[in-house]
Amino acid sequence: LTSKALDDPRVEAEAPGLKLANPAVLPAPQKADANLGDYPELSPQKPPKPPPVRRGPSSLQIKPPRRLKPRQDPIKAVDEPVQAEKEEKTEKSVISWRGAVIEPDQSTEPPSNKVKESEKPSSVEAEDQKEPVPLNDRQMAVIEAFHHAWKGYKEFAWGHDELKPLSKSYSEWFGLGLTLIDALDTMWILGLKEEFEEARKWVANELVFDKNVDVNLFESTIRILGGLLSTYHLSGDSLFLEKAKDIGNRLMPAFKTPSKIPYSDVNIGRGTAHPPRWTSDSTVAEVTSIQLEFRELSRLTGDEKFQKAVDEVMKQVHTLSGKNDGLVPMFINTNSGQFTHLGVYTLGARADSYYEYLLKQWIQGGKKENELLEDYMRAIEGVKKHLIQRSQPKQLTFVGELAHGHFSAKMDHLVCFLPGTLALGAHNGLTADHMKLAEALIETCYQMYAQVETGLSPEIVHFNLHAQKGHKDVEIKPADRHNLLRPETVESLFYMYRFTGDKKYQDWGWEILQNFNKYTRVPTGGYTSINNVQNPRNPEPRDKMESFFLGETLKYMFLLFSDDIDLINLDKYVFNTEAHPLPIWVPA
Ligand code: DMJ
Repeated sequence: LTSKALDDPRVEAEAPGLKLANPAVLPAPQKADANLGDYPELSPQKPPKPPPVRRGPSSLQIKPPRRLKPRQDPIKAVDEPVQAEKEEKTEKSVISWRGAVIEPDQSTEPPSNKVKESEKPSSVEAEDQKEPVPLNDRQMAVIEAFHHAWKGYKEFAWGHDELKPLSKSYSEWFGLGLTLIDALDTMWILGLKEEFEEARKWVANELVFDKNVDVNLFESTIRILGGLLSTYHLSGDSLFLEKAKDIGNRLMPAFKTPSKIPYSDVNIGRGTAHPPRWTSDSTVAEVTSIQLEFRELSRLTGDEKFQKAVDEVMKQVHTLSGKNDGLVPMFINTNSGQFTHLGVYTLGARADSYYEYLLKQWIQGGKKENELLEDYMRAIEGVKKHLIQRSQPKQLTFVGELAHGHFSAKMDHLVCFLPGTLALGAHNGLTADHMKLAEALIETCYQMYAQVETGLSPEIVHFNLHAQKGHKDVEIKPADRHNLLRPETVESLFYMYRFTGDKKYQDWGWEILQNFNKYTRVPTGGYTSINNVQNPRNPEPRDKMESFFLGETLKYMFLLFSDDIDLINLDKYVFNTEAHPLPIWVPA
């Protein structure tokens, strides 16, 4: 959706005058590739392995942790997990929506009421027999980056929400060890056994949700609930499911509103919820991007209340007026249940993951919830009709915004989730046009990095619609030139590589990783957001490592550089919007 950076007054406080840190703490800018010397083990990538093959799953299997064994649980995590959704006998058929032909499903059968044996975490045992795929140099570089980030977090911010790598301290948002929880499944996927075990101990002994603290429903769902659920699935360790149930229950008061559209904030200790102080509105993306997690929690626990609450939101949003060819406004009122601030449409902050979760819920649920698919397909048509334009001089396809009929050539970096989502839809049988659009958009997202002095994208760009001598496609306003170590472009590169096997996507990701290392790496440990992507001599470090750098950015990098399509197989898993993989519900 949006980083809290957009709404959080602390951002201002932490970036007074954008003169934050002593630039000397960041490594001096070096020539491209020069920092390879920092990593003795790095060399250009080895000869390419055969491109990934598109294949459907035999059945849903939980990917075996590479180099990590699932914990042997003495206690059974939950009684027979139950899928909250009613069993339905649906025939495999070709669905067509406005010309979109959906191939008969090769990858997912209708879900049954029960989670099958093969879906339970213990099924990792079987796959553990498989030969581990050796890591390549680029993956090793990601592991090195993770170690460096973790070093800073461990030394200066252990158990706290976010590392402040320059001041060698931490910041709290919810006071729940956000970075540690967000990073759990990344450590599992990267095979970092020691770090994972240490973090697990913290979760077991220190993580307490019975705290008088206000948390944001969306952020804590995608980062904490999502992180715990995916770690449970990967590790098979019931500790994480117990914690997920605890936080899930504590978030439920948010849904007690006149309209059943949830409030933005919940006090997880007191069990009270409220909207932000200045309004009774919630953000549309926030209330429509918690579904994957709550639905999965219902399936695992057998308690329908989680899924019912979030399905109700989708049901209402589906029928609301105020949409523009499937595009939604950015706010919804918790009293009336109606959209507010009508007439403004964006794929960026406050709306982004609404679109992402339409598709992903459809995939999660076995591609049978047709309303979700309809809303998704209609929205992408709306994007094409109202928001897509081409820039000058390079004719880059971009997604702008619409405000009361006026087009703005503004695009948030957040929008760069879209190529990946479009590609995922196409992989799941939606129209090939979506893949074409994905290919064009990922090129644009890459250019948002490549056309900038540091090779890092700013938070927001404006595209030039008219050719002007000496002007690039991408213009950056002073207020928008920060980079928060966000994942969206790398995320989309990962999907594009998985589905096409085109090595250029890996190469683009590799460039980005090197630029993160050049301009955001803090020698004493950790990475930092920066205030000025246009000044390679002084990118103005912000002194903040967002939890999604470990939860998402480095995870997607690692997966992007992998040629193993079974390393989080996209026919078996769907990533939540914080990069936490959740299982696609199994065949009946
Ligand atoms: C993350 O919390 C999620 O990816 C969210 O969907 C958008 N904002 C950040 C990353 O940019």
